[in-house]
Amino acid sequence: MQLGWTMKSTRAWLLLSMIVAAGCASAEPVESASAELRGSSTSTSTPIIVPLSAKSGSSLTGTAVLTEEPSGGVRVVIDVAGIAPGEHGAHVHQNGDCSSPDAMSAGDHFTPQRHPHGLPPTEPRHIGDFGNLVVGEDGRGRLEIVAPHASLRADDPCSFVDRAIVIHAHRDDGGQPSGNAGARVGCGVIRSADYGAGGFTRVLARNASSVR
Ligand SMILES: [Cu+2]
Ligand SMILES: [Zn+2]
Repeated sequence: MQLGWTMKSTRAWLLLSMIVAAGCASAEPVESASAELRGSSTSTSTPIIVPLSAKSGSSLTGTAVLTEEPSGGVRVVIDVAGIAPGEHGAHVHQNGDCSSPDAMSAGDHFTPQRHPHGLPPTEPRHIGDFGNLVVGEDGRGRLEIVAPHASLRADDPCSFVDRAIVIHAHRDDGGQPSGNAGARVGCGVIRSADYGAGGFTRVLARNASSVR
């Protein structure tokens, strides 16, 4: 028992020191080298499709599509409809939990590096601070951005997998601690690509590559 605890805490310490030392990678050589070591370099480009659900009494509909960039980072494309014209803050929040009606279950902004909140392209900022989605008179809006320090790998402390995307009622003004963007009108959990429809695509890709 004593030994077990010691080993566990040693492992936790090692993990912690690795995080502190490495931060959230964005440098290409480190990214591709570690992906190669894990033999997972073929699976990183599978898009994750995140359905967004209406929250706080809104009529929002929409999706987010997340794809790992070949040179590191995650490309995020968010499409929404059914919300008020104007700017709407969009972020990754730390809990992959959109179960509460006001989406407060998603918790605070995801910040494995413990940076302050910010508007892109300001650095440093929270790893999933996407700035504002601009919605037109027709209630539709699109935001496309690359989060340079994030990944979609399940074993990476800077991964967006098992976190949540939240769309807000108001504009993110860049203020602390989270941009004063008001109520949470949309929320979607970022599931691994092995989950649901994305998982099916990934299995097909895997099968195709194992034939040769
Ligand atoms: Cu937010
Ligand atoms: Zn933030």
